[in-house]
Amino acid sequence: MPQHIEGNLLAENNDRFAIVVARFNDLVTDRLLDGAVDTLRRHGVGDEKMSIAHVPGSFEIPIVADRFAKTGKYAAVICLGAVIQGETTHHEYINHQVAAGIMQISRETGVPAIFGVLTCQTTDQALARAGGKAGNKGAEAALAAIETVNVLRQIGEK
Ligand code: DLZ
Repeated sequence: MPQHIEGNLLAENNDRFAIVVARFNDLVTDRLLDGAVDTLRRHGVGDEKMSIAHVPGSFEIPIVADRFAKTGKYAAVICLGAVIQGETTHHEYINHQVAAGIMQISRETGVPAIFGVLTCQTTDQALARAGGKAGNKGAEAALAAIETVNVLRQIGEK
C-alpha cells in the first residue's frame, strides 16, 4: 500500500503564523486579512500566535515575508495583496515579481510562504474573492498555510 501523507487543518499549539498584507487596494486587502485571521482563529491559532505586518503595496510583500521566515519563529508566512489591472502594464511586473519572490522564500528558507495575492482585472472581481460570492482568498491562504505546515511536519516525523 502506498503511504499517503495529508495535512489536517488543525494548527498545533506551538505554531506561530506571520501575515504580510499590502495596504494598496485596502478595500480588498482589509477583507483578505479579516478572512485569514478569522480562519486561523477557527483552526486553533490564538491571537498571541499571529504577527501581522502591513506594507505599502504587493511589491513590498516578499522582502518583509522573507524577514519573517528567516527569524525561524514562524511555521508559515501568509502573503496577502490585491493587484488590480490599471491602464498600464504595471500590474504585470508586480504580479510576476511578487509570485516569484514569494516562491523563492519557501525554497530558500523551508518555511512555507503562501500566495494569497489576488490578481484581477477589476475591483469587483477582487471584492468577489475577498469575502464575496467567489470566497475569500485570505481564508483560503490561511487554510493552505496550516495544511502545508502539517504535511511538512508529518514528512519530518517519518
Ligand atoms: C503602484 C501600484 C499600482 C499601480 N498598483 C498596485 C496594485 O494594484 N496592487 C498593489 O498591491 N500595489 C500596487 N502598486 C504599489 C506597488 O505594489 C508598490 O507599493 C509601489 O510600486 C512602491 O514600490
